[in-house]
Amino acid sequence: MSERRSEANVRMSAFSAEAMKRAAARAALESVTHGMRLGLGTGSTAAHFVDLLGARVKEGLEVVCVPTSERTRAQAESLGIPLSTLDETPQLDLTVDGADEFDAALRLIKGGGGALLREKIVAAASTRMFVIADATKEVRTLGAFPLPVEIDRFGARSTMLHIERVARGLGLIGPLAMREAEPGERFITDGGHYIVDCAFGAIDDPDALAARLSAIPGVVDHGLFIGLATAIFIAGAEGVRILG
Ligand code: ABF
Repeated sequence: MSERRSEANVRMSAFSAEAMKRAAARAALESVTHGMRLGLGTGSTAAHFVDLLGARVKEGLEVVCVPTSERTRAQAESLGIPLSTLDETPQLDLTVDGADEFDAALRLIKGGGGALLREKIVAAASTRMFVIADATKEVRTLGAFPLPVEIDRFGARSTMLHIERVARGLGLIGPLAMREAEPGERFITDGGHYIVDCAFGAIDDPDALAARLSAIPGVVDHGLFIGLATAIFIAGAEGVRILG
């Protein structure tokens, strides 16, 4: 294949990926009705949803939204979407967010974008959580995507060792990497914590791992979202399919 041709293919597949994310976002938006209290997710797929929602708000749709990150807050503000906080609006009707991976039981890995803690708090405050994703995120077994674990800065090395020990106890062995914003500079979440990316490989028992990780002092939260998603809008070449 000539270089020009392969560049064109890369551009085309990037376009298709964005088109699929937007299609999933558009399908989820159909469930949004007047007066809803919404949670707004983070990431490139969620950004499509926020963009499309902004257009509906300009047309007169009235909603109030809680963003899951400073990034999403800035995007929503720029589109004139009315914003609130969980302190003012502690119960939400629907959260729409992306994911890094999901399985047939609607279990998710999230946190690749670094916003997992607020994403989980907002999802847990919502009656329903819709996940929007392209079909490449669907897996039989979670874990090809390294699991993000958000940890307190205090005692970070000890907490990492503790995570390793707990994972080994479940037969999960793989390198843990402190996430960096750029080489030599640790990534800091909106909540002021670190993120450790755990490349465990296939996670056969996500429920057990989730419970064990949550019990480790210093672990603020982890990217396993279990029992939170109520539907997943999966965009593929043939259109959007809904799981759940
Ligand atoms: C958020 O954005 C995260 O939980 C997840 O890590 C990521 C998915 O990003 P994208 O939509 O860009 O693939 O939903």
